[in-house]
Amino acid sequence: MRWPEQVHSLVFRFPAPGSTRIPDGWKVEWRGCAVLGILNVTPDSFSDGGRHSQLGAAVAAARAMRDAGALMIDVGGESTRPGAVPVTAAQELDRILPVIRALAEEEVLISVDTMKAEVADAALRAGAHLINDVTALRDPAMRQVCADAGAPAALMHMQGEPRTMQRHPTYTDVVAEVRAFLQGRAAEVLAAGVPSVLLDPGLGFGKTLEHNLSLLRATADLSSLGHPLLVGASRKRMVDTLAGVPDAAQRDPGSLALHLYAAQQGAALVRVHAVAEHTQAIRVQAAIDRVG
Ligand code: HH2
Repeated sequence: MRWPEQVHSLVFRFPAPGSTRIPDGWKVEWRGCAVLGILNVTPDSFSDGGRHSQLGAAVAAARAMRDAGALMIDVGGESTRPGAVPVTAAQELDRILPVIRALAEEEVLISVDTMKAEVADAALRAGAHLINDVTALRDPAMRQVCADAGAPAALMHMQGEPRTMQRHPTYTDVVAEVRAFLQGRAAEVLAAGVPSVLLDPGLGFGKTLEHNLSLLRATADLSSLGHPLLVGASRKRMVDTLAGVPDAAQRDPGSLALHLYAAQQGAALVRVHAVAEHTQAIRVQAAIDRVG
């Protein structure tokens, strides 16, 4: 079977939007590459305006992404960009909980991009369905929160920590090291009772351009680990390095090129800002593949 025809699934221990009942929980299934829409509720992404208009804008943006075909919306209250300043759990919750509550009644999966167990716990109680943790649930409290809630988790590879990770990324064999890390993390997290996982090579997280490209070229290999592969290149610096686009908001065409490659090589999900553009392009690409 061609990679883009592959059926992917996530298992939940509670009914999630679009899920069907299976013996040990509820399963969400999709064919080919789906889209995870990025919803950043950080002051720099939704600048100025009072809290209400900020919430209204965030919810409207999420609905637009769902209507444009996103399988999942990734709500984040803390930036993990290189050099980003950490925020407290209270600040993060203050930003994301109103958005999660407002979206909980909508027919869309909600993932929460957080590194903190306290934030994950409150987000899942407020109606989120999945935790996206760039530290791959290395905190045992994070594993416990996901296991207790019966929520899947996205496990991402990162070398170092966000503040300093881009200083001197070094690997002997980046693909082998990331592959082994993801395999090990998946085994530990599933053994702790988390029902299912997404794996993510973590483009830009402690990686040079060469590392990112090697990992992208290894999409088929990383997709064969037995868990859906998530790839996130959206508006990242690698697009600037490759195509000379200093303004992050202008990087969607380059991001789309990277994500289409990943989709064709077996990625199950791409994490993107421009949802409508990606769903359109992936549908067209899948149709060409089906004809061939
Ligand atoms: N990239 C960012 C954040 N979270 N999560 C996963 N699983 N994979 C990624 O590649 C990933 C991620 C990027 O950092 P951030 O500062 O949050 O920017 P944005 O959310 O606008 O991409």
